[in-house]
Amino acid sequence: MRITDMHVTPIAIADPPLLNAAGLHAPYALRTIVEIVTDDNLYGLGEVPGSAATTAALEAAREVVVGKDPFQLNAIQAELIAHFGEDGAGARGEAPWDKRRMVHVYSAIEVACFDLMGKATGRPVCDLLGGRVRDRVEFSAYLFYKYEGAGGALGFETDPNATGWAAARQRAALDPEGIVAQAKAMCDAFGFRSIKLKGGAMPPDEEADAILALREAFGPGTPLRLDPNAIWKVETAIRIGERLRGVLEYYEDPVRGQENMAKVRTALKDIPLATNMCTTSFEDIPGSVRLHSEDIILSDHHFWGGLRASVELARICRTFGRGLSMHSNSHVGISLMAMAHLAAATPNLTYACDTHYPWQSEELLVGGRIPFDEGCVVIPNEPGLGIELDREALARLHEQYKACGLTERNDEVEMQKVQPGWKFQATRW
Ligand code: GKR
Ligand code: MG
Repeated sequence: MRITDMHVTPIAIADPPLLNAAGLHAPYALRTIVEIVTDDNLYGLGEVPGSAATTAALEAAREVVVGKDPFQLNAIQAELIAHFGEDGAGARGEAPWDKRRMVHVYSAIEVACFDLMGKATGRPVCDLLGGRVRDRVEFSAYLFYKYEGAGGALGFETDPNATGWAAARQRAALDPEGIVAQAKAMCDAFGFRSIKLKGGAMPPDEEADAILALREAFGPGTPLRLDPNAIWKVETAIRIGERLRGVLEYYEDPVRGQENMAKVRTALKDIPLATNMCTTSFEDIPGSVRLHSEDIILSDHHFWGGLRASVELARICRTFGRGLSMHSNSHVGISLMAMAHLAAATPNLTYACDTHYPWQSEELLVGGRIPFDEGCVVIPNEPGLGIELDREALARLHEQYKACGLTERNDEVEMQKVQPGWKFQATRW
C-alpha cells in the first residue's frame, strides 16, 4: 500500500465566547484536517488545532508523505524530522494551548495513517494500539465562564429558537450560579459524571466559590477539577487549594512551571496536581521526575506527537507513579474518535477525559455529531477510527474558514474587542 496524496484543509467551526486565562475565544475555532489517500483507494483522517503555520508545514510535508507505506511510521517520522527538525519544549509558549508546530504535523499524519492501517486490516484503531481495555470511554463536563452568545455567525447574539443544551450553551456564565446552571444543563444533555471548571478568568476566590457551589449542587460523588492555566502566584494557588481541600479530584496547572508546581504540591500534600502545561513533552520528563511537579499528566496525542507517543507516555506515567488523564481543545469528531480509541487502549488512563465537544455544534462526519451515552463515547467495531468524512460539510467548513478571516488563535485580541487594552499576563493573581 502506498500513499498517493495528502489533502490539507483548514476549517473554522462556530465557537461561543468562552473565557480563559489568555482572554476570550473567537467566534470560530480553527482546525486543520488531513486526509491521506492510498493507491488502493482508502483514505485516512487526522485533525489538529488550526494555525496558518501548522497548515503550511503540513502542505510542505506532503512531498515526504506521498509514496510512503502508511505502516512505516518510523520511516515517515524520521524523514519529517530530517526535513523540518523538531520543536524544542520552549516553543510551547505561555498560552493555555500548545503552540508547537511539528508535534501537530506529525500527529495529524500519524492519526491518518492509523485510520488507514485500520481500514486496510479491518481492525479498529484501538486494536492497533494494543487492544481495547474498555468499550466505553468516559469524558468529563468542561465548564467555562462565558459571555452571552452562540458564537459563529451569531457572535454575542443568541438564537431565540434554540432549545435544550443548544439554548443553555448560549447563556452567560459569570458567577457561581451561572456555572452551576451550565453544569446542570451540560450534564443533563451528555450524562457526564465528572466536572472540570476552566479557571484563570475570574478572581481566584470567585472561582473557588464556583467550585464550592458545584460541590453543593452535585454532592461529593461528582469529581471536580479546577484549571487556572498557570496564571496564579504560588501563594494564591496554595491559599485557594486550602479552601478546596477535600473537594478537588485534581488541581490542574494552578501555577506556571515545574518548580512552582512542585512548591504548590509540597505545600498542599494530599491534593493531586495535574498538568497539560508544565510537563508536555518527553524533554520535560526528567524535570518532572526530579522535582515531582505533578501527580497526573494530561496526555494529548495532538501535542505529545501522536498515538504511539501517547502510549509511550502512558508507560512512563506507570513507571514513575503518575496518574494519566486527557486534555482537549475545541475540536470536531476526528479528534474525538482518535482520543477515544487511544483512551480505550490505555489501561492506566483512569480519569474521565476532557472534551470541548459540547461547545461545538458543527461536524464534518457522515451521520453528524458523535453521540455521548451517559458521558461516554462508545468505541466502534468498524475499521480505523470508525468514521467517514462528509465532504460537503468539510467544504462548507473550509469556506467558513476563508470567510471568517482568522488564521491563528489569539484570545487576547478577542478579549480586547470587549475590554479595550486588556493584556494577557503570564502570572496574574
Ligand atoms: O479552550 O480556552 C480553552 C482552554 O483553555 C484550552 O485552550 C486549554 O488548552 O483546555 C485546555 C487546558 O486544559 O488547559
Ligand atoms: Mg489544562
